[in-house]
Amino acid sequence: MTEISTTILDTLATQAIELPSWAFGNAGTRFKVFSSPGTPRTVREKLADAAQVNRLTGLAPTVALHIPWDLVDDYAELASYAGDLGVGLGTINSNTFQDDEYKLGSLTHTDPRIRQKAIDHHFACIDVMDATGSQDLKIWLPDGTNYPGQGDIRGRQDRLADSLSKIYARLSGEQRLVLEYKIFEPHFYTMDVPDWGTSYAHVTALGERAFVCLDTGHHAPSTNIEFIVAQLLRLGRLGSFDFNSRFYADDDLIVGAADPFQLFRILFEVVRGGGLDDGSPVRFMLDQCHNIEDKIPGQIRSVLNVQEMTARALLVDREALTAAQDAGDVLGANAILMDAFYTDVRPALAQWRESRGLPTDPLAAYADSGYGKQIADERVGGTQAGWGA
Ligand code: LRH
Ligand code: MN
Ligand code: MN
Repeated sequence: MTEISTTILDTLATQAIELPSWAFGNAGTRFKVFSSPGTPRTVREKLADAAQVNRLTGLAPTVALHIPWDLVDDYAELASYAGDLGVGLGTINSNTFQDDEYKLGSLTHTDPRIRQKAIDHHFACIDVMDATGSQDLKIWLPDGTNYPGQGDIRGRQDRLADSLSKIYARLSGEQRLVLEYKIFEPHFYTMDVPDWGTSYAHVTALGERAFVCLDTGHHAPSTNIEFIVAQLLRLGRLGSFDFNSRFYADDDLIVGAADPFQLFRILFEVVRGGGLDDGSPVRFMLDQCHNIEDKIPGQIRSVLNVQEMTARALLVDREALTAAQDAGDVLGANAILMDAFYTDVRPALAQWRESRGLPTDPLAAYADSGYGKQIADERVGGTQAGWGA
């Protein structure tokens, strides 16, 4: 079995992967949403499910909320309920994609009343953060256009900058604004934040507590994502990841399922760029949907995949790699990277879990726990939460 050094194990112990509350609700495509027994009916039930993932893996201490999907009357009380379950509330995600008034834009809309409504929604999200103690406000904007000429590309950027500055000014203390980009969808001609460069331009204009969020499913096919990671870390503006994997577009499949090697390359750049160091601004989150597989095991598989690829990235002999690079040893350098990628770290990580009082096989432990049957029996009646519910 490959030995993993204590330094690597200690670094792994600091890695936290935030779970999205919406991963526990029913999801699907525009063709069909399949419902599964035991699906949460309330925000509290989503938190209870997320807490199972953390209990069995020790990797997922916080849960991201999406507003208004996760609307409750008292967020301080929700935070204390989460605390009782052994998890915390993390990133607050705003949502301007499900309101008729935002059809032609939210923070970019030409009508000042609609723009203000979208800004006010973000103020309400900041109120939630104040109550929960969350650090990050994550903005993914659905704004864009479908047809050339439909909107003034430049004017939309100006209005966006203005709206964002009003939201940013409302943040206090350690709170951060994290701006996510996406190449297309729901709009197909232009998106107002289509790429990392646009997000970077806006966050640098805002100030030091504004960062870019990189969702791994939001790029054109064959984009070199690890290059973007390296660049944003170099610029000090990589704030967070939305991890998932994709075969075609924004598929939101289990991270590491489609292309484990890409995940390894991304995480190697994270390690190389200090993204796992103390005080790093980088936060790790999942942004996934489990349309056909069971949701709790789906999330367990996901956090384990991130940890496995992080361990392999940490195994890269960086001194030898630099020496090979400096010597112009192309194949030697490549072999050093590939050696780490091909190392099976699973037995060592199972031992690591055992040493921390965690199950060696979290998926088997979940299957044995009876939790899935318990929630299927208990959660009858009411409306099952889903993507958008
Ligand atoms: C947009 C997105 C964004 C949303 C989430 C539900 O595609 O990635 O992060 O908040 O999906
Ligand atoms: Mn996302
Ligand atoms: Mn997405």
